[in-house]
Formats: sequence, C-alpha cells, structure tokens
Amino acid sequence: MPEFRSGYASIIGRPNVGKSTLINKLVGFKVAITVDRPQTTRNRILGIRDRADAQIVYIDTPGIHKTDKRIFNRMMNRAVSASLEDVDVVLFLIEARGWTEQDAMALGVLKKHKVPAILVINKIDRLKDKGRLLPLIETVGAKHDFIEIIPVSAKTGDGVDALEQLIVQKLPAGEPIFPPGQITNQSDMFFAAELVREQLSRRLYHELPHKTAVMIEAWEDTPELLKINAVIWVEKPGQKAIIIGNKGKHIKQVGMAARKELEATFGKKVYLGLWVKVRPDWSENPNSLKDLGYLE
Ligand SMILES: Nc1nc2c(ncn2[C@@H]2O[C@H](COP(=O)(O)OP(=O)(O)OP(=O)(O)O)[C@@H](O)[C@H]2O)c(=O)[nH]1
Ligand SMILES: [Mg+2]
Repeated sequence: MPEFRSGYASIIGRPNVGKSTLINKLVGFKVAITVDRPQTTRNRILGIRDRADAQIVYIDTPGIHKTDKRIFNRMMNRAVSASLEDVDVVLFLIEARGWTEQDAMALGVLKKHKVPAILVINKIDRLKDKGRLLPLIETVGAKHDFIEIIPVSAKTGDGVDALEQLIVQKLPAGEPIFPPGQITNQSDMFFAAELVREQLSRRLYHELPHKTAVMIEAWEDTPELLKINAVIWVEKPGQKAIIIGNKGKHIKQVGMAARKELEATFGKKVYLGLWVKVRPDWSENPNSLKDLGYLE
C-alpha cells in the first residue's frame, strides 16, 4: 500500500476564469457559487476531496484584481494572499482563449510566494481551434517556472481527473486533515446566503451593481421544513427598486429559484422570505463585512 497523502491546494487567478466551477468539479459537490461575471467569490472557501489514497483540501479564492483603497477590494485580495501561505500546491488558472493583462497581475501575486504552481488552462471546451493551445502553453509556460501545465474544462470535466492525479503527487504523506466525509468549512447558513446571492447575480446580471450582500436573519430548522428569512443589502434606494422589480417580479423570481436550490441542497422543503434593505456603504464597513462572514 502506498502511503496516504494529504494537503492543501489553492486555486487562484483573475476574476471569472472558472475557479469556483473547477473546485466544484474537483470536489464532486457544489461548495462555491458560480456566475458569469467577475468578482463573484468574496472569501476563501474550502472544498475537501476524499480519495482512498489521499485527502485534498482545495481552497477557492476571490479573483485577483487591481487593489485600491476600498476595504472590500482589499479584503478580497488579502484572502488570496492568505491562501498562498502554507499550501502544498497552487493551481494558477487562465482561460484557453489567451493571456490578458489581468492574468499578468495575478501572476505577479503568485510570484511573491515561493510555492509550487501548476498552470491550468481552463475552458478548452470553448476552443474551436485546438492548435492554438500549443503556442499559449509555450508563451505562458515561459513566464513562470510552473511544475506542470494542463489544459482542462471545468465545465465538462475534461482533464480534471488527470489534474487531480498531478495534485496528489505533490502532496506530502500524512493523515487526513479533516474528518473524512466533511465537504466544506462553510456553515449551512453562509452557504444558503451564497445560494441566494448566486440567483440574484445570475438573474439581474445587467441591472445589478456588484455591491449587494445577503444576510440570513432567521433560521429555523425542523425535520419537515427549513424556514429562512434573508435580507438583501444594497447601497442605494434605486438599487432596491431594481431588485424588487415591477410588482415584485424580480424578487419573486430570485426567491423561487433560490428556494429550489436550497431544497436540493438541504433535502427538505424550504420557506424563504426575502427582504431588501438599503444600507449605505456596507461594503466599506468592517463590522458589516464581519457580520456577513467575509472577514475572518
Ligand atoms: N465554457 C466553459 N465555461 C466555464 C468553464 N469554467 C467556468 N465557466 C464559466 O465561467 C463563468 C465564471 O465561472 P466561475 O467559476 O464563477 O469563475 P471564478 O473564477 O470563480 O470567478 P470569480 O469568483 O468572480 O473570481 C461561469 O459562467 C462558468 O459557468 C469551462 O470550462 N468552460
Ligand atoms: Mg469564484
């Protein structure tokens, strides 16, 4: 019998490259929400994968973006840096369609940490001409001393088993870090709030500002029914009107879709009450960020 291995693998890269989609595929369960817009993930999320020969603790992180003075943006980039400390391997994600300025900035963050990194080229399902992969591998491979380069599709799962195999080889021998069977470090309440935020972002993609948050205010769990009251925070009154929509149309759609997701996740009937509240500058208020579970 080969020795059991265990360790941490961080997933980093610019916003929207597919980090959260990849962690879900690698873990085999949905642990992170995914939306086709940048800056969806706001904090570090663990996804734990148990194999017969290894336990891999994946860390999903917010997309690396230009830092400014705003607490909210700094908080996200800090979550990335924290995810590069004491990990065994990093998955550095880019998209198959090419290298961008934002990728260069993300690589700059990786370079500040002495940690072995695998270059993962994602979204290869979208690539019509596979011949473009080789030149990309060559140019990006020259920018950093990656230990491996692997093309995948987080969406279809193409290449993901091979990636997992590579990761396991980079882990040290050791006992499981988490009790086998534990999938994530997030609380049910935090994940429920994330599921509401996911539906909100997906449905109001064009209209919605980035600065919305979801706060669970009441949580009552019985064997038959999970009762949740949640408040959507926005920063301006106009944003509240958009989320509610004409005769409550938008918020009803979001509520219905989120309830379905919640019922599938928790395996029981769910009542979901949603309210919208204006809370100016919540994203610049450390106490709010703590209440929302974004600041550790
Ligand atoms: N076609 C295709 N789409 C993908 C793939 N991986 C991710 N996507 C899509 O890309 C979009 C962004 O995916 P996310 O997983 O949320 O990206 P992220 O890197 O976590 O984004 P942030 O959290 O904002 O940094 C979503 O619409 C995904 O469905 C892939 O392999 N192929
Ligand atoms: Mg994400």
